[in-house]
Amino acid sequence: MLRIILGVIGLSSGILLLEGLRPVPIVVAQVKKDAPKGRKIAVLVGVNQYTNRPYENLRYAERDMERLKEVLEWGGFEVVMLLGSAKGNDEATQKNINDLLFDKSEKNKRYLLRDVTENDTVLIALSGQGEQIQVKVGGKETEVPFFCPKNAETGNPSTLISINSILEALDQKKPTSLVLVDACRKFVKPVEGKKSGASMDRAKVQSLRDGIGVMFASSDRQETVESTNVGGGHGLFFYGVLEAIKSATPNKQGQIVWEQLVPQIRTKVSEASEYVGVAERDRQRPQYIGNFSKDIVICAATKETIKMVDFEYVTEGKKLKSKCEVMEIDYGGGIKMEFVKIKKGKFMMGSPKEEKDRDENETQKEVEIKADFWMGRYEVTQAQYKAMMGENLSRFKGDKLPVEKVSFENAKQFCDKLNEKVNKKFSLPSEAQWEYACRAGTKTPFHFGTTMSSGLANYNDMFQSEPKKKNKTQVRTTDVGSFPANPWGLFDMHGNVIEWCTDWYDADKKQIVVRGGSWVHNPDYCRSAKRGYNFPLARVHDIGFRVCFPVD
Ligand SMILES: [Ca+2]
Repeated sequence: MLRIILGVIGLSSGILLLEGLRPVPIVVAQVKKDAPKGRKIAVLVGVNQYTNRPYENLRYAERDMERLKEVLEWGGFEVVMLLGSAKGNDEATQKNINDLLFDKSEKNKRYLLRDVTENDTVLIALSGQGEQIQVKVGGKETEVPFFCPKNAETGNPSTLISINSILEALDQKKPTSLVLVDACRKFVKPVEGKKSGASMDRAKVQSLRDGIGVMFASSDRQETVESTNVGGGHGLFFYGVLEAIKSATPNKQGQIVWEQLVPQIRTKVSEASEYVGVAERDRQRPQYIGNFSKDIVICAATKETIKMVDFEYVTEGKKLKSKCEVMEIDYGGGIKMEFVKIKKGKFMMGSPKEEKDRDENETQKEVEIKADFWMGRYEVTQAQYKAMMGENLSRFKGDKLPVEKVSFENAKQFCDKLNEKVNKKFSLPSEAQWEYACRAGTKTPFHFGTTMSSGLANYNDMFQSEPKKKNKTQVRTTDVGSFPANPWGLFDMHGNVIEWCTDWYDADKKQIVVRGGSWVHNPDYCRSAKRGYNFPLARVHDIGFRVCFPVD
């Protein structure tokens, strides 16, 4: 699917925007005293279906903008989106775009730049058809790129949106500004007598002031492409933008910033271009002109919220209520993880000699957990694992089911990926941390008390003498958090999947400790003190994990 196929380019076109160098006249922005500080505004325009020929209809220009909107809203932008398929004020017509960006008249209430100041950030993204037309700017003929709104007429600048005019409008208002354009740059002869419509000439664009940038989907004389085969259907450029954001390494403040994305976008677009079969010499090479001494924060890599959460737990058959401190980390795309704050302290690790079914390796000793830490409230789910690792090899499939058939190595890789994305030190819990968190101050075989019974956890109760009722959940994993929490608010510490810890089980360093028993195991194996083990590369349908990280 070609967005454009470049026709014969006029001799005068040259390399767009690279001619001449002249300083930009400094325009002092009028700053209103009561103007809101630090707003982030985005205007997104996408057009699939054009009213007039010869514009070819597109399939994914509007989808480009819909996906970008999600990311920018997550990043705190106020987003105004105009689409070819929308109605009324939201339709991507030339008038609606003019109203938002250019028409300063008092009666135009939709003018977005009116109160914008240098403290604000404005991002404008355009996806659709485009043309390059030779027009007169300041008495001089110059070729400038135009975006085609839904009702554009080819070769008629007065029906189009000049990219240079957008840059000029932003230049006057002085917000930190970024313009992203995926539109054709085909040379079109102007219709007779229609040579006005642009403002800033290319020399000025080339020497943009600090804090303003423009990125085109391709370099001059290149085609831009859209394809069903990238990200479920996108223009390659905005696919590249979205992918670069998704895979970006955040800065120290946990933010994803623009300038860092630029090389990544180039790489992603080039890769996508290759992937959809564009010949090497025709591969899209986004052109970028920009100068930012201050970063544009596109979005945060993650959002953290800490709250007190009420929960119920069960001790010796009695239901009790408590609260715990929970940190929710939101990774975007609907993926969240929750962690419970575990306070440092001392506890007796292992089981007393009189504990029923105990093993010799559970020698009791006092252990001190020296620092507070955040412990996964739940086992890592398949949705979380898949979002991070791109695959899900679990035997039982379900977003809220714990991931299983993951090796110790897989679990560590998950932590590594998480650490790239979030500025924390994620790891698997140590065996001591795990047991400390599981016991949650209890000394009984289970945090539930002396016995475990159906309804308290997902384990195999076929071996239980009393009651001999069949536990309907025994033959597979269950959604995490389906059973009562422990006294500190952690779920599924007994049963569901058995969990990888960081410690070697044996002196020979052949096997890794796993804890808590699973849907496969009888209650004995689910006890707080029970020490299981397996080979680091073993992928078993009842071994999963949860992660933890230190409190700052
Ligand atoms: Ca478990």
